[in-house]
Amino acid sequence: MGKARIIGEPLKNMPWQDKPAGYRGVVWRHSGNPITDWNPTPGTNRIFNSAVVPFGGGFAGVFRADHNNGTAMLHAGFSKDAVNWEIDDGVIRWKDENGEDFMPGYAYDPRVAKIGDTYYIVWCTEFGGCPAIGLGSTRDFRNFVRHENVCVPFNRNGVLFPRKINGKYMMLSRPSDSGHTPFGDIYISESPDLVYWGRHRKVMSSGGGWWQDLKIGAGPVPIETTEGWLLFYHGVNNTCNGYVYSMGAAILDIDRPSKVLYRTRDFILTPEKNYECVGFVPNVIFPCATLHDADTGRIAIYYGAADTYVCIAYTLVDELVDYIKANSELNAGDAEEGR
Ligand code: BMA
Repeated sequence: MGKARIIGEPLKNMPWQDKPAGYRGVVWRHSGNPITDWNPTPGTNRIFNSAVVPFGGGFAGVFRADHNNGTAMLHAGFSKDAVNWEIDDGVIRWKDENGEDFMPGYAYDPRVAKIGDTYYIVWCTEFGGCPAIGLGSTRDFRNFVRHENVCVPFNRNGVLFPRKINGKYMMLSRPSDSGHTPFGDIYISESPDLVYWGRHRKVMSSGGGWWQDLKIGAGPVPIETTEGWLLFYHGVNNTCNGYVYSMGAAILDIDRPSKVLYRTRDFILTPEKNYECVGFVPNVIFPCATLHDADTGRIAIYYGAADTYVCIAYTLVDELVDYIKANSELNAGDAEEGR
């Protein structure tokens, strides 16, 4: 087995299942998937594409919930074991930095990064009727502060790194259009203060195998490892029956995360199970968060399935990094930090 290690905290109480005997993949599914069902709360029809973190001896999360009126909003949730969740029926009520109420018209696909003692939430937010990247923070998952939007429309899949790099906050994003975006590459921007963003670079391009031919987008907050930043991402294939979302993984340079060192030629998880292939939007695997234990290298990946359910998959950092290195294929321009 390889030598890659997670740089971070231990997390003994995270969910875990060993790889099933005879299973050939490098990422395997939780046997209790999906962990949420249709109509999970009275006012919501589906909860998926959500972010969870260790919190107060248990776990907390920011959940994407599509309401009974069809609109996506963000809800807080809590769990003792990160498998069974109590998710609020009411939406997160933001206050802006002046203490005034703030509520975007829609909000979806949250990621949560802990930096110091603050949890930063990055999501796709409604901005003048268009999708852009929203930023907020909380310390207790009860009081939420909305900060200035990170960018002008159109952009989605904003993902903040869990620490400053060379003194700067770093964020991945995926410029988009106003609709279902038939293109998309991953870019990175840096900021001294989470307000002003610049020094934009292109990180990774779509293309290569058909599974990631149409567009790609960053998934969970990158995991710091001894081999670089481990990034799970989604790749999209345009079929005659619509978009298919699969999961891949990449390793970015630890000091210059605009530089891709390795990325998987093949998907590491693709819709196969009924709960991934049948739902509100069929054939979607959309990773948004991980829990991980630096002592054992265990990683639990939280992904949305079919825009309907929250699911978990597992991997081990040393096995996965070995796999990524042995099965890597960069796209033209990937390693060149495109300006
Ligand atoms: C993307 C986002 C995701 C969604 C996916 C599949 O554009 O809207 O929230 O999971 O489409 O519908």
